[in-house]
Amino acid sequence: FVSLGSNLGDRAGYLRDAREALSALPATTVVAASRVYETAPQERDDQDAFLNQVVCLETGLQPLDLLAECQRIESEHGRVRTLRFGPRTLDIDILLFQDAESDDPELTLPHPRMVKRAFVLVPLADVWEHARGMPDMDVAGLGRATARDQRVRLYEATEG
Ligand code: PH2
Ligand code: MG
Ligand code: MG
Repeated sequence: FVSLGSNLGDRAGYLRDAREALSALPATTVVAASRVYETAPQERDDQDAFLNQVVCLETGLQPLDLLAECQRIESEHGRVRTLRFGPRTLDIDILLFQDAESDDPELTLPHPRMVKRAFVLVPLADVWEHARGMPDMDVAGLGRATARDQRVRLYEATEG
């Protein structure tokens, strides 16, 4: 499962481009895409609202190769790394890679902050039925709990 986020420029367009670029990767299929949510910025609140989405991929790529591809797609969409947690045209984060566990600082799995983030958990719950070989997690319950104090709303211009 990977999460997509954007809070600069044509946010919905960046998410669409990301889905297309991911589905064009070698040996990779986009199995499902959540609805798109508009979410209040977390970690730093001096920035605009995000659009967030989660997609489920089936891939023959290894985790670090998938990470490299995600970073390439981000840079091809105007991503500049300035402030940590700051505004970005496109962020693509690997949340879970089956049951892989890693404390590699380059790619920590599962994503270390995912269980505290409504902007990840609420869209993840939309596509969790596609989980295969993932850790046992109450994604919907965690999503409801975190969404009590983090604003997450369905974005009207949803396109799957
Ligand atoms: N990403 C961040 C920091 N804060 N807030 C929201 N709502 N959505 C994000 O995708 C997001 C964030 C760093 O990756
Ligand atoms: Mg991120
Ligand atoms: Mg990221």
